Amino acid sequence: MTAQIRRPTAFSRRTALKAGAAAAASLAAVPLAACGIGGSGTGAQHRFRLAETHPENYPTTLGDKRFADLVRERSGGRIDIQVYAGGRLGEESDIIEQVQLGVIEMTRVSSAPMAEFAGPMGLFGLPFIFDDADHMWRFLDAEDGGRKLLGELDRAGFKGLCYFDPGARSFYTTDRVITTPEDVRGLKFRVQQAAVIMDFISALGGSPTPMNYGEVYSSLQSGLLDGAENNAPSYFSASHYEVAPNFTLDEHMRVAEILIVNRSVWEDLPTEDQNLLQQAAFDAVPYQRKKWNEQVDADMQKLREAGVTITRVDDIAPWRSATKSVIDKYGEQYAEYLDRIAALRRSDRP
Ligand code: BDP
Repeated sequence: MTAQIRRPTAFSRRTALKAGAAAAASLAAVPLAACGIGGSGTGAQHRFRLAETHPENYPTTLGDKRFADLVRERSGGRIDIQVYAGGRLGEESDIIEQVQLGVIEMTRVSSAPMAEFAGPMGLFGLPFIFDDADHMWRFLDAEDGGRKLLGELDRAGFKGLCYFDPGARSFYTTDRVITTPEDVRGLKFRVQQAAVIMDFISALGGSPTPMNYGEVYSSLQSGLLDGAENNAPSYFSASHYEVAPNFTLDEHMRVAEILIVNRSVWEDLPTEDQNLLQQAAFDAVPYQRKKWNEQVDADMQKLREAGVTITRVDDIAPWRSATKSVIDKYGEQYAEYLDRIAALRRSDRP
């Protein structure tokens, strides 16, 4: 493993300087937005920015917007959350740092890069731990499961509000069609910045390359990468299918999406407003899930129409055993949550 994984709490000088520069730039561009409090033309008392990497109509963005709308309505316009979609405020790892520093107040982000800041979030990078979406949601909704895990973000300088549906991640490649775990051997795959996921690719004999989401298309196109992995809506909306037209539905991970707030911004809010935000986040989840399911169906259809080679994996047993070393390595570290996940497995499943 060659790539550097940043330690949860240590910030490099480069990062601090970059964040400071970003803060100055954002304050200049959006007056009052970063200070969180103040008057505005809309009469808002609090103005917060929420960073989102996906485009405007992507299901997580729609979830963010539903959350913002509910907060605006229920606070009578006092709390104004602006969603900045399409990665306009930066790539996820940088955004997380900026939210931790309070430069940006909120973001919807994948739990994978969060693991560098709050170790327990690495759980979602473990392969094949959920049987299906229902199993995952039983865990995410459990007080002593996903809810407790969200609470682990407190110590890292965040407030975790809720989870959004992440779908399941699967492999896609430029040339070789993957049908068995052995097909991954020798190929270079882009991964999210998380040690667990790098180990997953290595266990299959592939070469993991951590990289920002925004750089994946050109790296697939130039041949720097042989493949990547993601859910159907990301594969489609980021146009990765154009340059990596072989999609193998092995569904190896369900890397939860999370909505987070800077901890100090959260603590400065009166309890009633904290409750209002928390409830609005929970109330946005069913809508996001509905939009997610619709999007997966629509995008699979579009991928078929675009001529993508779609390979279904019916038996994940060989995949599970090929990557068992990852579970062995991290099993103890995540034992509490893995036990919960196992207990929430339907008994009629293998
Ligand atoms: C998508 C997540 C997004 C991540 C991206 C990635 O929704 O937050 O940035 O994957 O692979 O599924 O980096």
